[in-house]
Amino acid sequence: MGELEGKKHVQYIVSVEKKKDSFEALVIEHLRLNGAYWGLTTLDLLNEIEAVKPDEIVQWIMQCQDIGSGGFGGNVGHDPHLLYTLSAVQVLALLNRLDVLDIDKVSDYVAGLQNEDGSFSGDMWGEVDTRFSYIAICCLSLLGQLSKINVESAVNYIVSCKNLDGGFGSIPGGESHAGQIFCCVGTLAITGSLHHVDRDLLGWWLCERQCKDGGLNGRPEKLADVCYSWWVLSSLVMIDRVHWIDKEKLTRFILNCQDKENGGISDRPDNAVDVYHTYFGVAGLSLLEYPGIKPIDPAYALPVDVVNRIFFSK
Ligand code: GRG
Ligand code: ZN
Repeated sequence: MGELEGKKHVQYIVSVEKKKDSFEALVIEHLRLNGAYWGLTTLDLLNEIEAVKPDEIVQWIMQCQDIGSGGFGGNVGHDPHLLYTLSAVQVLALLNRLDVLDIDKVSDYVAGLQNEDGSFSGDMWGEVDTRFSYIAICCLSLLGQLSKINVESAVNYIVSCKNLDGGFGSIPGGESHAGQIFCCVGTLAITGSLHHVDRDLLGWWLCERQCKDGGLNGRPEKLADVCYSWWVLSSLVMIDRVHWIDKEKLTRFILNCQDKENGGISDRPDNAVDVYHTYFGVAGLSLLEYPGIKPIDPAYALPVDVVNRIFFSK
């Protein structure tokens, strides 16, 4: 099956970071701060965070902050959104530079997006989705500011998105999807509310996501895709059912999606690589305890040593 081409993946990520005029850089321009999170977390999982200059990144991140609201946009001058605000906090956590943040200002922005029913909007335009519940709660937890929101109603909203198959959707009544399941289980894990999950029922739904080729899909009847090695596997780890899938077959599927020449990982074998799937491949292998990769925390989506530094070093 071949081995993990860690060095090549590091080179690939560093080159995408530098080539700002490449096609891929152009496509991801509007979500650069999110791309920075994918790229830098991958480097750190591969023990190569030193491949980048932290000061330049921190300076750029702080330019992405909207002074009025306190939230972060995807790039300098872009509108603020919860997703980029979490990415900013995650990258600063990775670089051990959370000290540059005005914690109150950022957490007030996040807390201000909670609605009456406990749900969260992604930005001032009001779209509601369980993704935003996860993002807000992950972000506030990393900042030590969960007391700024109504955690109980946030949890109740997540529970109202639970389906009869044990999974979760984006809104009440929404179809179960592995991405939303990660968000809902992650929110419940961070808030100490996993008792709301039927672990056996959800574990069964999640392990059925493994396809004949060893990869995982996001919903019944869909093709396997490397990103579900993160969304599905992290959920299985959080509910302690990861032994219900064939870990060796999944490892082989991910390794088969590598570009062995130029680095990077794609969504499925022989497709073009991108930073997003490189992150999910490496993060998935981390959950599979592949040698040489740092362990990743399944709820915070950050290396375990980074999470421990935040919660245990004060
Ligand atoms: C910090 C890891 C981290 C995440 C932040 C943005 C976010 C929170 C979560 C997104 C969760 C989510 C909904 C992921 C699914 C993304 C995806 C591949 C959607 C495509 O879905 P389909 O069903 O595609 O259209 P396929 O072809 O896979 O069925
Ligand atoms: Zn994908």
